[in-house]
Amino acid sequence: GPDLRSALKELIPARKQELLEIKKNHSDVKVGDITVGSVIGGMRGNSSMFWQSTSLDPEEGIRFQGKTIQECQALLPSDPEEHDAKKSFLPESMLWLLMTGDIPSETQAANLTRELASRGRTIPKNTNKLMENLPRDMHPMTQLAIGLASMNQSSQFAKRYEQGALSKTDYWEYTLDDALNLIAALPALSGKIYSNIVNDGKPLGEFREDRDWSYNISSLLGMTTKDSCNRQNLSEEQANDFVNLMRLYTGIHVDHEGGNVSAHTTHLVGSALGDPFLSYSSGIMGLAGPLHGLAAQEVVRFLIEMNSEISSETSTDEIEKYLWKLLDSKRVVPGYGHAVLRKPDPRFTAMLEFAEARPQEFEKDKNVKLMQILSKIAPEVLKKHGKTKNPYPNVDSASGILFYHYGIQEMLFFTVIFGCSRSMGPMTQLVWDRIFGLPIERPKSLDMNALKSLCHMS
Ligand code: FAM
Repeated sequence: GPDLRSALKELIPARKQELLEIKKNHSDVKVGDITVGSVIGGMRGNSSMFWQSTSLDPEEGIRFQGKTIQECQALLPSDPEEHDAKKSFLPESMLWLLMTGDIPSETQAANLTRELASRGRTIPKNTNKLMENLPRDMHPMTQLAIGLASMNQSSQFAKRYEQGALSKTDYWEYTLDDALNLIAALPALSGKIYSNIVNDGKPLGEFREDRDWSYNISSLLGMTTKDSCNRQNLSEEQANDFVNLMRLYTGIHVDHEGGNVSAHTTHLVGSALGDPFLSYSSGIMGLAGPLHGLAAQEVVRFLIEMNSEISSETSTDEIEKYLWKLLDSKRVVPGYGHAVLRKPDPRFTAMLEFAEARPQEFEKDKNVKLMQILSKIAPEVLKKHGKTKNPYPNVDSASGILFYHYGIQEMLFFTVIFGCSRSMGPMTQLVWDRIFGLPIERPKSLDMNALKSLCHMS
């Protein structure tokens, strides 16, 4: 079958025609009413963004091109060398689905995997030098944002644009080139950051051009047995599982529709025709906020702390008491609740299933056990408490503690892994932004006088 670029080329005329028709004939159709509450309430409930490849259903959770996580797990190609029944699909397959709306064939997925590995083998010299020289104790997300922003020097889009040599209909091709280079560079960048933090900048593993993106992330974190320092002394099976965890995690965190901070920021900055590197570097800075990408580490701290205060992770009574104490002191239960979802987060369920499929591995880990037990107890307590609109676990309930289990224990680093994954949705959107020729984003703002006058206040 065709490669990604050719597949997109085939899709573009019909899709552009669709949007053009909507624009021409239906621009006056009303989407909804904007309230003052929404203007001062973070634009919540205000449907005002166009986003191609994912949408969030309050009951079902995230859908990738209309498909649930379970459907993706059943349909998307996994690593052909992975014969384990508990395998996870490749994030590369997911990228294809996001970009085209189609399930890739095994060959298409394998070719995209090769292409990313070949693009990611080296990162630009200046970026390397810069990363070498960053203070070892600099926040990992700052390091990531700096690394990505510095790659703007190699942006094909920026270069052609500056030369005035680019026609509007070609924007997307150079954007796609940059986007693929960006995604491909993330294993090397995140590996470099992790080695800065834990190994004084010395490499922890090797990049393999014949392996997949998640394998290379894992290897450069030092987490495979063959191509890395394996500082955690993982067995062959554990290392294999870790790569599968990485595939699973990075496969399902790619996107969460358009309005979340990292996706929206990327789109906004990109709308000023910023290149993919500058756009996603900004998205990464958004992801670094404690209300967005940092939640996983809070859950890990919470589980460890609770375990140190209860006599056993199976003591239901003590767990309930601990939760009530927390709630009575007006604190929240980390990892529970969601702004949009009203059911258990299917991403949580997928991570939980990963642990449940490996009972021997996790049976002695009291933090993982507490996470599992808590997911049955906390919803009941939160329902009784009666405040949260969603008493169920969200994705962050499980993700951090699983990484922690295998030895990635530098909690600020979790968000870098999140940032590797989250590149795929916003980069897909940026390519389509250019295909559609979407304009610069420029919402109207209102000042206090305008609000007061709308509310008939003097
Ligand atoms: N524990 C205790 N109370 C909670 C709660 C929780 N886990 N989740 C919500 N509430 C309370 C909330 O504080 C609010 O109380 P007040 O009326 O006194 O202000 C009330 O329930 C209604 O809130 P809501 O409408 O259900 O939730 P929001 O849309 O305002 O907020 C969250 C959503 C995720 C910020 C919120 O549920 C929360 O703080 N959860 C704990 C932290 C967490 O897990 N964050 C990670 C979210 C993750 F999915 C992500 O986006 N990365």
